[in-house]
Amino acid sequence: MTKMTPSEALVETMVAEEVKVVFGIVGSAYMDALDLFPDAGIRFVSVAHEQAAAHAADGLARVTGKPQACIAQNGPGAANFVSAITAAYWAHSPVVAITPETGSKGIGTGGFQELDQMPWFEACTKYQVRVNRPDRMAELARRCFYIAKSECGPTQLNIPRDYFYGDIDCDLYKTEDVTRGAGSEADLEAAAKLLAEAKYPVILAGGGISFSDAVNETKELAEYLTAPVINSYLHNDSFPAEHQLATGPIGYCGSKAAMRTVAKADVVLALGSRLGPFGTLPQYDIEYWPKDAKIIQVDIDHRQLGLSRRVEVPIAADAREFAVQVLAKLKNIDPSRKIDEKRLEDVKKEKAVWLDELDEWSNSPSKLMHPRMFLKELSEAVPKNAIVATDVGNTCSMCNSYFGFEGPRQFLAALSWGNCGIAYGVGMGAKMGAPDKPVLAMQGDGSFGISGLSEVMTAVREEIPLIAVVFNNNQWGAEKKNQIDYYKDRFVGTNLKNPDFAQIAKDMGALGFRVEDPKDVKEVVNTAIESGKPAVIDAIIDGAAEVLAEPFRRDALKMPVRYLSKYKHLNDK
Ligand SMILES: Cc1ncc(C[n+]2csc(CCOP(=O)(O)OP(=O)(O)O)c2C)c(N)n1
Ligand SMILES: [Mg+2]
Repeated sequence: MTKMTPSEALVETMVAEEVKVVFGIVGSAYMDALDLFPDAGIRFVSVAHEQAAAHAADGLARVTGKPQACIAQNGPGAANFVSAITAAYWAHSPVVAITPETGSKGIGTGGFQELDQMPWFEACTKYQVRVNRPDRMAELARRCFYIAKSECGPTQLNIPRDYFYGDIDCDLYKTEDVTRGAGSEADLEAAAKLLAEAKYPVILAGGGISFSDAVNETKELAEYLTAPVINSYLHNDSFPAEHQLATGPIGYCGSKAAMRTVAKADVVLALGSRLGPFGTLPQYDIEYWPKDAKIIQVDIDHRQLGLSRRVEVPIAADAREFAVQVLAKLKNIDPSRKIDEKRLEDVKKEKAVWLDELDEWSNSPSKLMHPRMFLKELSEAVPKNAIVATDVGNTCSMCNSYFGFEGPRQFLAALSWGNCGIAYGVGMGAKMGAPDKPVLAMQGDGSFGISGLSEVMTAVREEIPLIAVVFNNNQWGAEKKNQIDYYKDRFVGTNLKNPDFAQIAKDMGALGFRVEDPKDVKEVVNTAIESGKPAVIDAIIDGAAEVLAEPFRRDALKMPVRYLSKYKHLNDK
């Protein structure tokens, strides 16, 4: 045991966890710990709004695979974390939200910046704890890091502000890494049997493949089985897009090749996937989910098994270890299994048909730059090793069918929280975790206004050469599409008048580019990457009804019905 202060215990616990960067906005509540950061070798990145701090910690965690932290002043600062921590929750991202709170003597008395801040994070964390004695600081901080990484999600370390001070004795050490194993012998046998007997096995490659670095093992398994691979919704980096068995992602604005392929499956191996319900909804009027197929679901979290779909073989396991072991079993069953040339041909054909269709869409003429034409150029301009963070919106969603990746941890999407304004913050964290790779944050003009534009200041101040691509159609396009399809073009709150984003970026000290012609896209992207500076590419694209993708929530919208005389004229005829 060593004598130290609780501030020292907290900071040294982060050092032990190899935390190199903490994102936040300064606050008196934790100033005693903050003062130690420089000597601890921890860089404090000061953001414009705490939402971006939590998104950046999420981005850094997703790229490094290690738990990361953000910190905020009690009350309003901590409250600004909530949406972003929820995004990390659904991204299975290990983020420790450090939330100092009012002093222990004042809890519950309605003092300054005081409200019980534990309930705010109750639903969006895997674990939360209030430090109840200063001498438990290191122990409880360690617990937060341990659970964040072992349960793949955010945790909250809540600290009464007076507990940063005092003399304590404690031990400091790094948390253990737990291994999960491949699943039980019986599980592996059952999975191998189903896969060996399958007529048309398909692998659904989930986010768990990235988290457990299982891409190579999944490739070997797919090749042995000649099993086509579909990426789960918004996990476009879970299997190499160029692989001959890769068919692209399912879900909203995904790949028709993937959808048509999985529709043929009699056995689906959902590897490292919770099978989120939104990700398997019908798209492009294709009811693709194979209702009669037998499903083997492998997820590290036993609670996800069979949650949204009935599964034949539920397996709580690490995706990589499972893939290795099930392949060994399969090879035992049939050591000389041959490549199924017919299935390979089938995949090739489906891909060709889909890519032709996508190309046709991308070449549609329109007065302004067509979003799909822009995305085609952009996807060709982005280097193969780049990391791409995407937001929520109509154009952003179309990215799903244009961006394929070589390896894991390259595509950082908004995933199930679906909050507009996520990409820039996540992109900042990603760039800090992968300084040698180009990192692009892609978002619509509306979303850029939520948490993007103001964070360009952060990128400039902190010298984070993130490249923002703004899909600027002067509207909240995804929501406008609902008003077009369901509300007879009655546009309430969906049109936007934007400033000149490129000029504002320049005024902030970043590079700013305005792109209106698809021919200029590649050069601008290259210039931005080569500059090594924060940059904003303001892409002026068409937002007309005919260029917008399908409504996001076709599944949940209804035609309006009005009974009151005041509103009757709004009824659909
Ligand atoms: C924080 C948040 N607020 C509101 C929404 C609802 N919403 C979903 S998509 C969307 C429009 C996004 O507009 P923009 O970023 O300009 O992209 P576009 O759809 O025009 O391509 C909105 C407002 C949301 N998902 N998240
Ligand atoms: Mg827009």
